[in-house]
Amino acid sequence: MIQKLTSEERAGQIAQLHGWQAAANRDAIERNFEFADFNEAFGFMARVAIKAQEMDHHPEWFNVYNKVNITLSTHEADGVTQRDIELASFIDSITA
Ligand code: H2B
Repeated sequence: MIQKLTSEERAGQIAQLHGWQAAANRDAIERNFEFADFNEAFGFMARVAIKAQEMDHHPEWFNVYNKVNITLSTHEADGVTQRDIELASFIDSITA
């Protein structure tokens, strides 16, 4: 089974990402996004969804119109793993 990152490893990885932070109440990372409108937000979500399906690693997310909040955690490890960092890094790469 994939191992959770230690808090030191997690902090080091978050520092290399853009705008991600540790969730307050659980072992997860999160980032908020704001787009011009729903069309842009949903286009972004579609690109993330395709990557998530390829990786078999899926985001928890919440969308209202042009805003998307994403939380990443690995359910089978009950915490943040390298898979979350990989997906976060992909998400950063399509929002740069
Ligand atoms: N996504 C996330 N975020 N964590 C998981 O542990 C996970 C997943 N497990 N997507 C996958 C699917 C698992 O349920 C399937 C069976 O591979």
